[in-house]
Amino acid sequence: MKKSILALVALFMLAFNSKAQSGREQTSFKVYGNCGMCERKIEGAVNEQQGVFSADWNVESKKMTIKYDSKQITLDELKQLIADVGYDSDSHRSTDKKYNSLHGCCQYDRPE
Ligand SMILES: [Cu+2]
Repeated sequence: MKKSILALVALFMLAFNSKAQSGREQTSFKVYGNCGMCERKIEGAVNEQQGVFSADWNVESKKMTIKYDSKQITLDELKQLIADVGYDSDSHRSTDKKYNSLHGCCQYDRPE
């Protein structure tokens, strides 16, 4: 009897543990941009999304850091959302149309 209770407790702990190790991840990648207006657009593109805990883009280093739940949103989707508002990243390119509609001061030098 005592043994089965112990087994039950172990099972519960295992369940809790797997819940704690959900899809919570942190990623960093380069996003091209120029200024504070870019920062608001880049961060705003992902900030309100389901599964995103925080997003921070650094205007100096052009580095985007996102804390997110990979079970709710993928890295590919995050980069695509940023491209959709006009910003190229290290792997996802925005459309010329989106880029051209950015404010003049925000038209960063595009990567090759
Ligand atoms: Cu800008």
